[in-house]
This record gives sequence, structure tokens and C-alpha cells, in this order.
Amino acid sequence: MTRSTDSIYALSSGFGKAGVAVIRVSGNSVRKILSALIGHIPQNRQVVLSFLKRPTDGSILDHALVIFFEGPRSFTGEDVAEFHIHGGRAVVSALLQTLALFENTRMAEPGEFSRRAFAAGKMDLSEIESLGDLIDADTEAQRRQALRGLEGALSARAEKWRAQLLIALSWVEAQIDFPDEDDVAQDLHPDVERNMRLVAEEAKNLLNDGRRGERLRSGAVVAISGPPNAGKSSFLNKVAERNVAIVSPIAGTTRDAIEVSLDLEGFPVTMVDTAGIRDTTDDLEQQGVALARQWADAADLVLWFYDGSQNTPLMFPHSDKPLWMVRNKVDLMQEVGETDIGHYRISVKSGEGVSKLLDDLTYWVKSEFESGEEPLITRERHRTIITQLHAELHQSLQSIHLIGRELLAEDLRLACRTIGRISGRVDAEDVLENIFSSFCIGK
Ligand SMILES: Nc1nc2c(ncn2[C@@H]2O[C@H](COP(=O)(O)OP(=O)(O)OP(=O)(O)O)[C@@H](O)[C@H]2O)c(=O)[nH]1
Ligand SMILES: [Mg+2]
Repeated sequence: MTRSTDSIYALSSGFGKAGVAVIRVSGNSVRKILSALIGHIPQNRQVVLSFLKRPTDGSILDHALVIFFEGPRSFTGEDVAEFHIHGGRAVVSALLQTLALFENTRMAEPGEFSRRAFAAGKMDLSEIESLGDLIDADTEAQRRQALRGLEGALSARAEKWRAQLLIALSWVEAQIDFPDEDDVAQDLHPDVERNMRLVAEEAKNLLNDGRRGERLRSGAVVAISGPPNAGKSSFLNKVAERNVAIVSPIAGTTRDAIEVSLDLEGFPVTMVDTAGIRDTTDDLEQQGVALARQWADAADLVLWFYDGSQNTPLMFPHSDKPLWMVRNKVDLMQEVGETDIGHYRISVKSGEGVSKLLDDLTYWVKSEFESGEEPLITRERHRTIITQLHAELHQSLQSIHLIGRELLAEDLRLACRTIGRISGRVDAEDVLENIFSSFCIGK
């Protein structure tokens, strides 16, 4: 049984050999562990260089940098110790085994340090999500977006909305509780409707972001599609700068979808090579073609490759996605005639035209992600909540002058709870008390 009162430890740096590894411990046993391993408790937030000794036999485990963060001023809000040890596998496992010997101390579960940080009010849910994104960020743009979230960009917006709705709620409640007070007008206070409209409008604007935040997290998807033997796999290998896909003059070589992650000037792109599309009786190839069509449908952009040296009639794909025509193998073409205006002319073999195509791809992915304001919504969870908030406010606004004050107050409380789900904090009552007490009622 795992308990939240246990002290927890884990390797916080990456797995595998490294110069340095960081093992973090959080909870009530931290002081006992420090005393046992290094003989004293270091000053709060001071780095000390010390031998780590095994408490069982006093033998030296490693030479380490040790930091003690006294709770509540720590990541988890509890006492925390960090051991910066040498990053060899044996060193790491020796310290982990030693830590396991302490009472009520166990290996942390995935995300348990962050869960404790949330429970201690150190970070809210959306900030914790951004912390995860920062750790997962592969490109500059992903890093910047995650950092904005970690700094609380979405939380701050949610907090602002909640404050605006709480003011509206306070006015409505004032009229319910004190219907005869002189300084409370009996008409609905104009701030009620105004604030509700403001929040609904902003929510709608946030939702209208082309899902750029979510897409930046996962990367834009570019599918390489087209007839067999056009040089699709050759192009993927060229872009990836390694042989990830089999290339052969036999039509119908590629069956699976082969994904490569690219970093185009800081923006993430997943480029997918797919099976050549044609009618075939081969069962395996049919499966490949079906998969290729699915990728082309799911992609943000399709590069439609064809063999420019052949005089076969051009097959036009059925796709509602942005699609760039790429005429490959121009090194084999004799005639100079321009019959393909608007098409890229490249040769994967000689390299001609490839960098122009990649430059345009980079420009495209940048404009996909950079147009308009920086999105605050970075995952489906946020979108679902904000969509619900907008729907609730919209519905309430439609009947705002018809429904009773009690019902309106209930609508507003509901909307506050919905907003609270962004941060994971849903109790609106205490904040409401605060704002309400600042009103001039009963003076
Ligand atoms: N001359 C010339 N040959 C090329 C070029 N690009 C690819 N090829 C050759 O064309 C043949 C097919 O290349 P692939 O990359 O396997 O083509 P594909 O579109 O992936 O084919 P499937 O997987 O069957 O759909 C291979 O023999 C490549 O070496 C090019 O620019 N010029
Ligand atoms: Mg191929």
C-alpha cells in the first residue's frame, strides 16, 4: 500500500550513464536520512560537498553535493533533499537501495512529487501540465509555450475570469440577501451582465485559436503521399539525414507509415512517409495504401510526390488538406518545358530544389503556429472546460432578465466551479466571502 504520508525518493535526472545524477527525497524522513548519510543536516538551501555513507556498515557510497530544502519552501512543500551523485548505474542503484532501508520511505510513483506540490498549493493543475510539457519539449517553440504555462499564463486568465464572475455573483447575492437596502438597486446591476459578457467573449476568443497550442505540443504533421516509386522514402531519408525507410526501384516498397520528428527552426514537425497509393490486389499493400490515406487525411499538410521523369498521367489525390505538388526526379528530365506551374521541381538524387522545399516548409510551419496571439489553451482538457464555460454563460445570458435571482446566482456559481477546474481548485465560496465583505451593505 502506498501512502501519502510516506517519504518518497526517485532518480530525478535521466536514466543511463551520465556525469551527474540527481536523486530527490521528499517527506518527513528527509532529516533522518541526511543525518544518517552525511552526519548532519545542511543549512537550508546551501550546497554542501560530502561523503555519503551507508548507515549499515559506514562504508562510503559516493562523494556528493547535497542540498536541503526545508519545507514548506520546497518543490513539494515538504522537507526535500537533493543528492547530486556521480551518474554511474551502480552509484545510482546503491543510493536508491540505501534509501529503501529507511522506515516509511519508498520509491515515488510517477508524478508523485508534482502531486504533492499540487496538494501543498505550490502549483495548480495547468501549471503542473506545463511542467510536464517543459520536460517533454523537443523544440524552442514548445519550450517557450510550456514556460508560459508554467509561469501561469492560463491560470492567471482563469483567475481573472473567476474574479469577474464573483463580482457579478456578489451583486446578485446582495439583491437576494438584502432586497430592501437603499444602496442596492433592484434592477440587475449592470456589472452582472457586463462581466458575464466579457468572460464569455474572452473565452470564445481563446477557443478560436486554430488549436495552435495543442498542435504545437504534438507537432504539425506532414504526410508524404503519392504514387509508388516517386521517391517518397528517398525524400524522407534525405530530410532525416539517415536511412529510416527502405528505398528500392520496386513499386510498392513501403507498407508501413514511417515517422520522423524534425525541428524546423524551433517548430516541431512529424514527417510521415507512407505507402505509394495505387489499386492493388496484394493484401499487404492494400493495408499500406489504406494507412497512407488515413495519414493524408489526418495530416496538416500533404506533400504529393510524383515521378516527374515519367509521362504517366498525373493522378490527383482526393484530400481536403493543404497539398503541395512535388515533381521529383527532375535530374532524369531532358525537356525544359514548364508544364507544372505551382509544383515543386526537385531531385532527391542531385539535391536540386530540396532546400527550397524545406525552406517553404519551415515558413509554413512557422506561420501555422505564429499567426495571431500566443495560444493559452494547450490541451484538450482546457478546451473542454472553456467550451463548457462559454456554453454555460451563453445560455445564462440569454435568459438573464427572465430567470430569478436565485437561478442566476446558481448559474454564476456553476460557471465559477467550471473555471476552477482549470486550476483544479473548485471551491468558490471562500473567495466569494472576501469580495462580498468589501461591499458597503449594512453600514
Ligand atoms: N534519378 C532519380 N532517382 C530517384 C530520385 N528519387 C528517388 N529515386 C529512385 O527511385 C526509386 C524509388 O524510390 P523510393 O524512395 O523507394 O520511392 P517511394 O515513393 O518511396 O516508393 P514506394 O515505397 O514504392 O511507394 C529508387 O530506386 C530511388 O533510388 C531522384 O531524384 N532521381
Ligand atoms: Mg517508399
